[in-house]
Amino acid sequence: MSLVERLSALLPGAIVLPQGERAAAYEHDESGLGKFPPQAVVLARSTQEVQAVLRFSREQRVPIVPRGAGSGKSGGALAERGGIVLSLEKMDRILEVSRADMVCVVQPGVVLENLQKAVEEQGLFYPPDPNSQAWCSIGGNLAHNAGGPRALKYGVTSNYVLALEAVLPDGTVVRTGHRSWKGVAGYDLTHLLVGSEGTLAVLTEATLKLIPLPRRVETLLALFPDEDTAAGAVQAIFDAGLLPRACELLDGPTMRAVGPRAPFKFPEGVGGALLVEHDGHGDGVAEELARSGELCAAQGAIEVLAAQDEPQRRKLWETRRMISVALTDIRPFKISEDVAVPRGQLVEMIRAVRRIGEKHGFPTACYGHAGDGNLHVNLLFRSGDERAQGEAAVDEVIETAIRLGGTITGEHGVGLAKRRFLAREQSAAVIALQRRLKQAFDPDDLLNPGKILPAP
Ligand code: 2HG
Ligand code: ZN
Repeated sequence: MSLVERLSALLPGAIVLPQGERAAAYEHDESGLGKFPPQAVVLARSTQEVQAVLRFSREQRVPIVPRGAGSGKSGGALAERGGIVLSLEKMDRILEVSRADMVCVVQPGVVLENLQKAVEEQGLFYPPDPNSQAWCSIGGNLAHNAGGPRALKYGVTSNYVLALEAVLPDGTVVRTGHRSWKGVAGYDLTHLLVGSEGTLAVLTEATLKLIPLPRRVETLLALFPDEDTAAGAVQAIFDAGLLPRACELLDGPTMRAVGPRAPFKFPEGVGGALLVEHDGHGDGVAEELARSGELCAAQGAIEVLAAQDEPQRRKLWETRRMISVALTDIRPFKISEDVAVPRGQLVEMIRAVRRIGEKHGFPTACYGHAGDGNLHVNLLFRSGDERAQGEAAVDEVIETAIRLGGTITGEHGVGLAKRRFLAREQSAAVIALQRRLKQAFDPDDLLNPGKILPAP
């Protein structure tokens, strides 16, 4: 019997796709790393089906690659070694939203935006907001410990995970954590599994913490002559004791790329921008926004525009959210890094990127979550060949981030894309310890093999 026939017999009624046209969507993700066709794709409908697939993988020695919506940017869901892609997209139920406990219980296939809407209807808030929120799923968010603009004030996915149900590579189902907001019993396996990129276990349920939905949200866009002054204003806002919920930077090239297609039209002569958002529950929010605006002006902003209503606010955020795609309009091939540096090193990081681009002769664009030092550094190329040459420049960007006390990945994860850089950031002892952890969970190296850790 073929692999697909055996899987179909194992999981009566489940969708099992053979390699080919119907499985094409499962060959790639949003990393741009290319196509990696699996031998089969299984769309699991229950924890029991996940369990059966993992047991089968062990018996037959076939690799399993767990997959959410495929919105990942680091290749974590790519079937690099073939095998079975185990999609969790059909396990998409919000099992419970509890106002009394301020938690929700969800399956991994729930689309983030659907969860956000469901809890917000009840006056509750689930803050993590990766850019792909309209289509990414909670399972992928958990696997990569996703974050977005609001991570600045509210933290990333792991800050909201209280408990997990997970299936270990040998098929054992474990429940880690607790429904209470507090709990410190034993090793913190919940937060080891969050961010483990599907290499230690397959997550089948999560209990997430919810907080009260802020009643006021106020947003401004400050326009600067260049990106350095914009980055300087970030520092000024924090120096003044403010903590916006988002503080996003756009450099000149980013603004020129997104300008033509964006709903917000940038005036001429502007070479840097900050999108600043404050939230809370009372009049203090407007005061904080006004203060941030004054600080931007004092730092040299040409114009500070406060959104007057929800449609204006949406326009600004739509403009921000389309940057990633818009940058390919300048040059069709881009390498987009997501390094993070300590906030005080932001201006230095931006300057270094400009120097690296000039040295290698490639245009660059920097934008992103400046408030928490997490910048999307883009190197832009005309052709695939140029992209290959650009690797040396990428190396220098990574080196710079590490030298400044930062990290190779602030939010997208290691996956395949950053595997080769991990040993630059972490010592041999730390990598060896992670290898031993991987072995303890997955001694046969069949669950998402080859991700995160560099080849020994
Ligand atoms: C964003 O902040 C996302 O827009 C995507 O993290 C960034 O495509 C990218 O590199
Ligand atoms: Zn981002």
